Amino acid sequence: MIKIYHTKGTRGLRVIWLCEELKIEYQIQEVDFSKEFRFSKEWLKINPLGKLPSMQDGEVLLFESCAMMQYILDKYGKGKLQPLAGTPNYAYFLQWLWFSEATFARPIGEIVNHRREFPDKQEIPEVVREMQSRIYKCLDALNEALKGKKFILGEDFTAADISLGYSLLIAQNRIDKDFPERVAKYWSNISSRSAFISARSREKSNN
Ligand SMILES: N[C@@H](CCC(=O)N[C@@H](CS)C(=O)NCC(=O)O)C(=O)O
Repeated sequence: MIKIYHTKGTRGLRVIWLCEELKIEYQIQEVDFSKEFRFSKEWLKINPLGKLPSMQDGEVLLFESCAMMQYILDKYGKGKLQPLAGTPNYAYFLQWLWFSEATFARPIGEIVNHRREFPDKQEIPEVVREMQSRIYKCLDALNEALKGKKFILGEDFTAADISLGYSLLIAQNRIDKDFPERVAKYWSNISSRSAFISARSREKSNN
């Protein structure tokens, strides 16, 4: 069975949400998020970067959340939640899947890390503002792309919506503006899916 090394609110939620959508069995292994544990010899064997998440499936051990998603889609997805490889829609699917982590989650992660490393109001406001401005650019691009669409690829919900959804979840408390109109509607739509609600409750109950 797939084992997802996770702690509440971290990127393993993408993988949990995907398993819930696909109705695949999985197990959550709760991990201590303290720096001491993350940089222990024990954890570095599972995640050489001292980060979360990691995922184990038989002999496969991965440490990038979107790679975990793609692996699960290809191995267990039976063609669900992704367009047919090689089609134009698949190219857009890859773009939004990669964008969600490589471009959109990056400035969000910088704010999270900055606030963790500089707690007690010692944060540098210019750093936070610069990262927020990068988040706003991503939100504008997403808002534009959502014109006339229910999901990022159109009428069909895909794993790219899951990955974007996670980035929206962690963006919302790190910016000083509301989401642009179409993004707000999109977020409210995808975050009311039963698989997302189950994923949130599974990660909270840690089982
Ligand atoms: N690109 C990686 C990012 C992993 C990542 O940054 N994880 C966060 C938690 S969601 C973490 O462990 N942060 C601690 C740190 O970077 O020090 C992924 O998508 O899995």
